[in-house]
Amino acid sequence: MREASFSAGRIELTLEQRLLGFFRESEDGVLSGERIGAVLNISRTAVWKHVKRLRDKGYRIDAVPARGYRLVAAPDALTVDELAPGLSTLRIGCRIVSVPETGSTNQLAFQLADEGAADGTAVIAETQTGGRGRLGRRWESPPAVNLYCSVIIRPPIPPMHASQLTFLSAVAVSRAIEKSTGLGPRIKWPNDVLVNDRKIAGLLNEMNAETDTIHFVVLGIGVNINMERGQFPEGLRQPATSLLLESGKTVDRREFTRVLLSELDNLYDDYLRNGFAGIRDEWLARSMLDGKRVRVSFGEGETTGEVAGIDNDGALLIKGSSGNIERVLAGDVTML
Ligand code: BT5
Repeated sequence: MREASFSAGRIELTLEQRLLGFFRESEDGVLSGERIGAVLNISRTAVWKHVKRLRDKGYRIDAVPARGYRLVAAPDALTVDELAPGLSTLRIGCRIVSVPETGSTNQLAFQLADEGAADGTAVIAETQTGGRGRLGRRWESPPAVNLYCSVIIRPPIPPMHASQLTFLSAVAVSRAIEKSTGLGPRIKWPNDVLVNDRKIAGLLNEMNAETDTIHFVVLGIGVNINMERGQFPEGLRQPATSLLLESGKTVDRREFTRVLLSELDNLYDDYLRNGFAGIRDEWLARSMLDGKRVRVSFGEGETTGEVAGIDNDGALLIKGSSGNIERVLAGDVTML
């Protein structure tokens, strides 16, 4: 057993999280109390206490006579104990706050960020009672099937560039879907990820900033993972789907979440070092709108034309009939 393999990047693991990590790395899932005690540097009685605490949290750990303990089943839950072991990131997920239920993870993350939560803190809930979309819309958040996650970052960039971070999230979600399922997601400006023309993920970034300083940005990410057909309400703005419905397979939410946090971490690090260009290119390669005729509605107005990419601020460029280019910073797109 290598001690180092249990410290995930800068994440400080608790004894119980390290113990779960040992179980996962052990060959047949059985560990002797003596061995655990030696590696964690605790007494056999303390080992027994931690095993008991894990059992109380829903882990099934059997006693194997004369051999020790075997981890038989772990709860299928997005808890910090399940996510932290095996996560190896620089910033994103350095702290994970997991709760069974909250109004909105964006709201909870905003509150924690106001209280000083570190760059990279991820807030995850099993269900949201008031999940938010843009413009006061609702995000359906049934329990124990999907991912509802908000990541706090404190990027040293001017507020006018904050919209670039929505593109960073969209690329990270797309990469995570590709890696976990092999499906081919497409991105619809500004904040939707679709599979087979149905919405599978939505992004909602919110920030706290002054004129020229960002205090923090909350990257809100909702991904429909194992949501069943009957769990979608009627009358959604556009057809919706889940990874389960598109791939035909139940997806391990813990593994998906770890992949997503890692991709966010890779992209964020690249963004801080090299700027927006790489993300913009990757985003454009997955954009389903380039060259398409669309109508974009925003606030009081709307505009129609052909999509000619996005600019450096993430504004959608619309080419009108006379060849003029209009920049749209926010809005809802309908394909014509
Ligand atoms: C979004 O808004 O797509 C942003 C969704 C962000 C959700 C995450 S979950 C974690 C974090 N905490 C929060 O409270 N929010 C973020 P918008 O483009 O306005 O789309 C909202 C519209 O999508 C709704 O009006 C519905 O028509 C539809 N919709 C609602 N729930 C959906 C779901 N689970 N899957 C697909 N479509 C949905």
